[in-house]
Amino acid sequence: MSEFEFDKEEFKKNVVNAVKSRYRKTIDEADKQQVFQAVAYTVKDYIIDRWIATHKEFEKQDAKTVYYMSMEFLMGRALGNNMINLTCYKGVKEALDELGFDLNAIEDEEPDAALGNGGLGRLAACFLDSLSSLGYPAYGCGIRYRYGMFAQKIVDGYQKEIPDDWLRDGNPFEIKRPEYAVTVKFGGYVRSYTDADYHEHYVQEAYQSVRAVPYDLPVVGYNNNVVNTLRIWDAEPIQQFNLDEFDKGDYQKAVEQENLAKNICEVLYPCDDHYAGKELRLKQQYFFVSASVQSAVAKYKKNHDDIRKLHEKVCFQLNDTHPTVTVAELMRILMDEKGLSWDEAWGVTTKCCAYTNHTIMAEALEKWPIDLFQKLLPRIYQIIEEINRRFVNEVKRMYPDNQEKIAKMAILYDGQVKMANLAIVAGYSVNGVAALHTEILEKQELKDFYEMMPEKFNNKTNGITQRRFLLHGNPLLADWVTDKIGDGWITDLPKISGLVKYADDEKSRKEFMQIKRENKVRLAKYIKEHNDVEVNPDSIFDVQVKRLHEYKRQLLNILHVMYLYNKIKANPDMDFTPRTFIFGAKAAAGYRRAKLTIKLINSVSDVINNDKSINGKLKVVFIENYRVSNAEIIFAAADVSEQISTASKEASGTGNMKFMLNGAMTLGTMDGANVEIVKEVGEENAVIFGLSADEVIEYELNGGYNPLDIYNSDEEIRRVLNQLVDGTYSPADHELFRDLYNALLYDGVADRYFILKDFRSYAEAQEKIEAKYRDKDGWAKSVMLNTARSGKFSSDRTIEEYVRDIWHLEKVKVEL
Ligand code: 26W
Repeated sequence: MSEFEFDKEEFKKNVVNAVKSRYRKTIDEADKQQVFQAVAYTVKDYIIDRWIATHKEFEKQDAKTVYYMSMEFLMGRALGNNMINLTCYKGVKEALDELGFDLNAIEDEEPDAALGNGGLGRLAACFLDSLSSLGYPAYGCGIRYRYGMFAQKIVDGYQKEIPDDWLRDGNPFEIKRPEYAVTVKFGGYVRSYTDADYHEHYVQEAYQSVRAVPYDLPVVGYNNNVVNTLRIWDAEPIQQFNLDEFDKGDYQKAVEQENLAKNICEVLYPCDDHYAGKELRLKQQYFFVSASVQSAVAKYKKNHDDIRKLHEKVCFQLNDTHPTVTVAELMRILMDEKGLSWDEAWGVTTKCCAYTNHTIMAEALEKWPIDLFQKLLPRIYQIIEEINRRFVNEVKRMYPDNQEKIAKMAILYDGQVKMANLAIVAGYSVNGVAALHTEILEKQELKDFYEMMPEKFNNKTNGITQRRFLLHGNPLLADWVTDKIGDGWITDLPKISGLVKYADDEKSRKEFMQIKRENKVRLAKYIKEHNDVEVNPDSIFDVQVKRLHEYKRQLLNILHVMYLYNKIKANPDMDFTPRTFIFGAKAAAGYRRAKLTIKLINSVSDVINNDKSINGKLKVVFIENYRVSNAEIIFAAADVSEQISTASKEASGTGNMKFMLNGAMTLGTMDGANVEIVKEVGEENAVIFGLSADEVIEYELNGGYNPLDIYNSDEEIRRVLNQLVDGTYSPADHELFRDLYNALLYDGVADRYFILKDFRSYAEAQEKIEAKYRDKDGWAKSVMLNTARSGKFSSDRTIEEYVRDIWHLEKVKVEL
């Protein structure tokens, strides 16, 4: 592999020139944002040649391409990652030093590209990094939201959502490609006619349309000259509207079309795991799907005659059900535009589309009301009707007189379009994202489908990119690892197991823990700056960062903090290792209980942090605006990784892997990928607690359990619960947290997420953590082994499995 030869002097010259020509300033007059822009444009120049060369190579090899269809790409910042993957990070750092700038401060000028909510969006971003780094041809296809995930402000302990104006200063890495714009049609009706050759034709009439304009972002592979593309679509009004219609007084329609275009890409829906049935969201889905499929087909047609062989060169991976209209849109294009018969089109479509499921939470399932769907996408609906008709016939053949099967598996049922069912029926592959998750899909959630078409089902345990979450996010540890075992781990994470032997070496353990401490100091500084709270870097950093959701049980964590606080207050001299509990989480804007949990965490934090009598033994910090860029700092500094979802609810988790890689110990339930993490690292190097997935499912089938039994019999738990409603944490309004109290004790299904049921087991697990931490050598060994045994959890491994089992791509070599 040809190392990129970075010429520092030339780089400095280019940056100085870029500042001059962009801002009419000398470098010493430029502000940090201007230097950021200049550096980014200079780095982009290195990328461009590789980008062009990559696409030349793809064409030359006529390579099969995967289109990763996703409503979300949570990319975070690009500059640092691009420099890392070009292998010029350190060179640029030196160059900027010499120009009098600190690269970290310059990187901080870049807004995160937050075009995603959480796990699913970040997974898409890690996958793109791996696809490029492994040299596979790929497009990410998504939406260029004008406003991404909201920025979170904490005001008086409450979450406030601030619009994320991420494009305000322009995006130096994007390229607008108006020459590839396409039209997307909504509404109207379908006119059908039969031609002289008795062929049926379907034409959409009286529709509204928008112009979909692609913006391309480079996805730089690690040290291999490969640059793939993240293509995100913007909507523009169709300029030349039909004068005839205008004359007919159709001014109204013209204005409506303009508004449609303005609204579609305006904002990312900030809902994680909750389906709301909003028409605009369906518009977003069809908008980017139609544009992407059109452009994929057009690209194929440029170099191939026979559209019947599309599946040999093209594969669409559906990132959850959100882009599932892909299957109907492809059918439409193949039949209505390319003239294929139903059977031919179905043959191609069912060899092109594959579906990934990311959740079993019932409230996340997308089911569109038929009337809404039909009105917005009349032709697409017709096609889905026909897919459904044929599929239901098949079910009837296989299971005669079995209405229940149809109720569960039909695509159209109860006045709804069930997107998961459509994706499973039309896709050739259905995968879950961790072993346990896939097992639950097969045995419970999608049991009927699994019985009917077992060959489609497979598992692809998620992964993360070590290039962002170790090499960039934790430079001290990255350098140390490379020092010990060489840099092979950067492209082959299992090599990191070379560290195993150092876990028995005292000097190495010291070094490892010294790095952890420096990372804790770095985070402590961040916390001081942002929260104005002093935290002790020698305390245990116990971290839970992820979206706020009841099933993730941040409430269990904070109730336990309240419990610990009671203990310390009752016994101020007790032997206690100081702890810092760190939270970071955004709540969906309309999710009241989640927002109240944030308020509770902040209220508890206020009380505890200001209580001088406990001598700083306990601190609670809520980090505002948790996002990819500050996540990198947080993972690096964690001692304990809180992965405490109700077993069976977390499909995989990926934060758990980022913590492990950075040398933190998992404190978790046997849920999602935790199961596989424990298997890799060994039970003695993690702390597991709580109900198993089977036990949870069993309780659920029986309508839950009675938390009042626990409340009545366990005095300490009762005390903590009472403190929710006695003003301990809300002196001005004792009722403030009543809803949380009720959810745990009196809701229809009380304590739906088994918080009290798991509480004792969790408290014991926390005691184990403390005991382990006290044994300094033992702890150091354990957390080193966490890093050393994280090899499985690289997204490179995940992508290789997708390629092997689903996509069947070939690697491309790019020479400059
Ligand atoms: C329709 C609203 C909606 C929005 C987002 C429904 C569902 C979602 C996503 C499926 C939520 C999500 O991000 N799921 C997470 O996906 C990760 C990547 O596979 C997993 O690691 C997480 O466990 C899962 O919660």
